[in-house]
Amino acid sequence: MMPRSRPLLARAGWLVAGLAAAACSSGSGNPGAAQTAGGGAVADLMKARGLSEADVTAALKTYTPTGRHDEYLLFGSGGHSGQVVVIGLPSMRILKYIGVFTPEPWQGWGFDDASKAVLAGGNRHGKEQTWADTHHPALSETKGDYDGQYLFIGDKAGARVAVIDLKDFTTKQIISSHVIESDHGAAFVTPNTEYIVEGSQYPAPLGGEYADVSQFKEKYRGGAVFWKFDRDKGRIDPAKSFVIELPPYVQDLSDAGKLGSEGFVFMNSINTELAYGGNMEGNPPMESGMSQNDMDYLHVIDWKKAEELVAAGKTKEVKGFKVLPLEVAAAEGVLHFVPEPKSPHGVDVAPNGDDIVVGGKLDTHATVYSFKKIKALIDAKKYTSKDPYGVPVLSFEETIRGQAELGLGPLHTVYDDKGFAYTSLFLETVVAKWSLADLKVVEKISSSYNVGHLTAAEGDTVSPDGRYLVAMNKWALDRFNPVGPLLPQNFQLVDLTTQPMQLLYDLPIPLGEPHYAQIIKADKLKPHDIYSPIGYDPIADAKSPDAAEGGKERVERRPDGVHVYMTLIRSHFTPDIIRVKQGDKVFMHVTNIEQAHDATHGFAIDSYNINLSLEPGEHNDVTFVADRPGVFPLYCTEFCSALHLEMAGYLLVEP
Ligand code: CUK
Ligand code: CUA
Repeated sequence: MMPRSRPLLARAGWLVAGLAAAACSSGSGNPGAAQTAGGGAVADLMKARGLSEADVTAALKTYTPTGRHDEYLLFGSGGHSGQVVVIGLPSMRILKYIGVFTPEPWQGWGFDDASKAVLAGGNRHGKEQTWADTHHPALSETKGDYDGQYLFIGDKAGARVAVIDLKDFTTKQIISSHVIESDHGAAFVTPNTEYIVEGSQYPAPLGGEYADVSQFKEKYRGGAVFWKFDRDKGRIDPAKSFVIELPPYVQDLSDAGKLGSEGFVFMNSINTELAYGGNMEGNPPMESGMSQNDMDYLHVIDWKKAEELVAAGKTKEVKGFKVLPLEVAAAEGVLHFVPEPKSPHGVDVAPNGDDIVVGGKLDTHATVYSFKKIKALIDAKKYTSKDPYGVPVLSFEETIRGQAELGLGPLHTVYDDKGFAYTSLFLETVVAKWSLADLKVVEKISSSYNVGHLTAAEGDTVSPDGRYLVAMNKWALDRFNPVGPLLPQNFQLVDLTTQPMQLLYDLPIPLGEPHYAQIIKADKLKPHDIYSPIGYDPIADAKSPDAAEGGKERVERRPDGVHVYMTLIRSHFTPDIIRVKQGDKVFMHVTNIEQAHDATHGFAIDSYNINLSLEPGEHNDVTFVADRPGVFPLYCTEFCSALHLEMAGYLLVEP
């Protein structure tokens, strides 16, 4: 699929000379000697490892010496793992997995009382969810540009959204509306992070009610959840959030308008056919039933108008949530449809705020709509028809600026700083670079293989950086060592500064299908080195009232149970022996009183499934019932010092 250029030792001369010149200019001695010695060594290395000139250039563009930091950070969805992966660019070094919807043992995520409560916020109608299908991470924005403060991510399977604070790369909130059953267009933010948008995917009766699927048209609905973000508190405020009820088309991806289109959200859809399966009941199978019509509907949502109607009390209540009924949204101009060909995927607003690009998926084009044209028709109330639910439909011809003929299976589009768009072509398994000005393809680069999303450096903001693109490939096939039938996904780093574009690096992602990622300039992030003041509870975002203090450690027996106030510092727990009686409820209040960078301690108790990670200054509470008598070693799980193995103690549960 992607033939490696063969080693071209004869052509390696320029490179060797270049390396030698670099060595001279950095003042490393005799130029003649550098050229001979260094040049010979590089050519030998290339020969020995079978590297081409392109390989070595790629290495030089990505290799990041020890101690040097990356220029960009990529926040990628962790797919089925329910987590977020953080990767440095251009080195493609994995820096962190952030525990989000699922426990992450190393971070102690999901083991202490507070993070357990965050995870429980994602229970669905009371049912615990032990996985997530994370799709779209969204960095918080100010004026349409990443501000480096927060990250949001949606879970398709559980119709949930999570809030991650980038001060400590920690998940602070997981929330579900219980109005919709699954989501897909999530999370996307409005240009000042007023709202986090979560669009439903598979229609169902709202609020988890029952209705037979034969009542699909009448009883099944979609919804666009507008989660109000309280930036001061760093949390979603469900009381100020609302849902716009949508017809039971299968809503797909979303993007928020910006600049001239600010105030609108665009959401594409498939299934104007209203197919719902039943291939053993005389109906066509889902996939053919859903792809009969030539056109589906791009949903154009005026969220500022919706906000006014919600404030004016035009809502109904579903599961305690404010829902703007479909009739109201259709009648009051909140919702308009624009035809889009044909079972599309991906809607991406260009940096100029006016071009809205929809990937054709089953059509070889990307369609470019002009928001100005859409708005003019909306203002003039010029409709071609209404859909069966009374939603006004605008003219396809009068809203498009044109169509770019890209190739097979166009999905997602990102942008650079020079007026180019980059669209993934899933079936053709390439990335197409094309010009927004004339909608013509400039070049294509192969992906290995089956590219889904793309992400480019700040490539979905009002001011993309160009520079790098990462193709997020579904299949890896032969790219890495075989590891059994389940293969990793493949992130491919592409240099956008050269023509042709150059593939620089393949990074296997072995924790789930990532779908989407965003890339932010690293210097926009200012995370804490340590938690301060000592006793900081990361979920409450304040010093815990139960923080333990050096010299004031204690074990208190109270009516509700045994409270243990414990400190951790290299290399001991205080107290290091805890005596309780069988059946006691034990409240551990554990504080790492270190303030030294990277001085993390763990706290584990054998057999009680207790596993905390306490970063410098961090406080955790963990509550359990000592129902099994015995002797339980407790110990630190981080090699924190030369006396780490000695950082241990006992929980004695007396029968
Ligand atoms: S979707 Cu996965 S490739 Cu969820 Cu954004 Cu298109
Ligand atoms: Cu503390 Cu090891």
